[in-house]
Amino acid sequence: MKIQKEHIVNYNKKGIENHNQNFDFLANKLTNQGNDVNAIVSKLADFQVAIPSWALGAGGTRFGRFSFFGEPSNLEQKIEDIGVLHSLTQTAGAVSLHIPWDIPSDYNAIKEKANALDIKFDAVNSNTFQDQKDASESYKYGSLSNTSKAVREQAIQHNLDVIKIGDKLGSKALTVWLADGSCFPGQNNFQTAFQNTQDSLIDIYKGLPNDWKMLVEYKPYEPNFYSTVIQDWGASLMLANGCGDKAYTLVDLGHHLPNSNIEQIVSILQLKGKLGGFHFNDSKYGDDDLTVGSIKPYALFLIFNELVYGMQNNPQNPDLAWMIDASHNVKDPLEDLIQSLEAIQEAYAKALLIDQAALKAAQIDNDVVKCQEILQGAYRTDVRPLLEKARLERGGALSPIQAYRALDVRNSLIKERGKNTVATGL
Ligand code: RM4
Ligand code: MN
Ligand code: MN
Repeated sequence: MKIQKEHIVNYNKKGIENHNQNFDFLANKLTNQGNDVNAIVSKLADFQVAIPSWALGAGGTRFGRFSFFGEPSNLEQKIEDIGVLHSLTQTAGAVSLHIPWDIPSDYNAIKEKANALDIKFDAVNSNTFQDQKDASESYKYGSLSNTSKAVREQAIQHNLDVIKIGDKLGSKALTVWLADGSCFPGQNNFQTAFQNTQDSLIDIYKGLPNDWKMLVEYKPYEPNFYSTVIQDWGASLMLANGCGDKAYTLVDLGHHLPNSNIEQIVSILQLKGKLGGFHFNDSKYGDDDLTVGSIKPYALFLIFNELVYGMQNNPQNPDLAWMIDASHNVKDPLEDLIQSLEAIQEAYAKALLIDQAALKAAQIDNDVVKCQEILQGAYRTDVRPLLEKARLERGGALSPIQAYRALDVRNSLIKERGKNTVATGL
């Protein structure tokens, strides 16, 4: 299914007057406060977030999986779904592939399809957390950290294969997330597991093309419940530093213990030029993979405040690979992704409103109250007309979620693909 531009233009007609009024009112207010509204709108329009190829079907829980029907059953259809998202939101201009779930069968055809929909290939993700069909070795007790050399070699080779696949598609980064760890005290020697992981990562790093990055993702627990080899940003940073300049830490919002100060983590990583990628989601307890901004929108805003500061003040840190990393158990995955994209843009827009000079002055004066007023003043602004404007300028929908429903996308997908299709993924 492809959404025609005229359909969006038609749909937008109904709301345009209301939008113009709201935008003019807000733009006027923000300009009087000293903001460059056009610059903010164009930053929002430029901000693109990759959609992971595994987020387009229903996510599984430990207990069951409930389909949404019309799920994409191959990579072509997944790219088409991202095309739908992108045409409505104008924010989803990239895909992040998980190998081996999404190995292209025809590279040129896939590239052409993505190109026609204005979708780029972002970081490729390796998978050594599941055993693959016909593999000679098992990852039951770890992959890059395994005590068996044969298992480590198989996992290293898989990552090198993933780089080759990504290279053919124009990707420029490999994301490594390991499930490696232990479930019981005494099961693993921490030092051996860490050293094996470092050595394995170095072998993968050697196979990285010059203009590529390696992104090392961390997670404190799950699927292992006593220890995870790359458990936090410190472990990730040590491993990245042990590999070299092209290796970076990747922060996934859900991969922290409750109440971790994630904004401080991203801030210091940027200062050190070592923040490479970012996975968006939200959570109440752990790696809950909920819709971005659905539980802790203020925390997301504070994180964006640091990201904006870093993007403006830390030229030593490269451009980040942005990706949504969520899984959908009770929502239509496409509707959920639209809500996530909107929440990301909203937090970004609010962070762009922060008067950085005034904040710095208040910090130097130790005017704690003013610091809070500045942050919360930005946070309390309803920035949605700015998001609408950014989308409109690129040909997107005033309200992507309403347009998705008005255009009856899910039913068209069901008609096209049938009810019982199942997407590869979790
Ligand atoms: C992990 C992690 C990785 C993702 C897998 C599917 O928890 O977040 O980024 O590739 O899930
Ligand atoms: Mn992740
Ligand atoms: Mn995760």
